[in-house]
Amino acid sequence: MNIKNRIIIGGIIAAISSSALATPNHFQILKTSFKQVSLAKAAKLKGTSPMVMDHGKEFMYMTKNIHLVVLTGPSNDMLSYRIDGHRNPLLDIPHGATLHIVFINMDDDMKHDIRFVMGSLTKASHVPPNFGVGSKMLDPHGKSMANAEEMTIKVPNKKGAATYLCTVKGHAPGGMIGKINID
Ligand SMILES: [Cu+2]
Repeated sequence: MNIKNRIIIGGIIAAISSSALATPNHFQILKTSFKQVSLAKAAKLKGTSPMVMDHGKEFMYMTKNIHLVVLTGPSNDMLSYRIDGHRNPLLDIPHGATLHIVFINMDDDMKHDIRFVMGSLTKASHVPPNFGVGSKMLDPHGKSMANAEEMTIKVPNKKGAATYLCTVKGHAPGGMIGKINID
């Protein structure tokens, strides 16, 4: 094989491997922006209607573009998430789907984030701050406005278990954690 053909073949291999990298086996953040949402409005926001099972403990999404509204709290159960009003539901999501997430910190005195990781973590798992992929740690709310982050996240193109959780120390063990099935 002459040098010119080797270069062409090398180029083709590089192109294939970079297209494989475009659909990695982990969550990928595509876009993010910060905004403020009024506390009154935040409670009324809704995402894509899932198929709701087991009294809201499990949400199944059939589409590949999924809108989630994730709130922290409420105040009597602050170390938890509410997704469309349900506490830490199991999310069944198609592989390769795109998540459009509005995450709002409804807490009046603590920072929180929501991060996505492959694998089945438990409450006892120790993760460092900002582990995985997802939001920044959002500050607590002001007088009438809450801090929100709007994210577009690519779901891995691979079936398996994943986890969403808050990486502020002690928060996932306290209840800010939920499971995802990538189908
Ligand atoms: Cu938290």
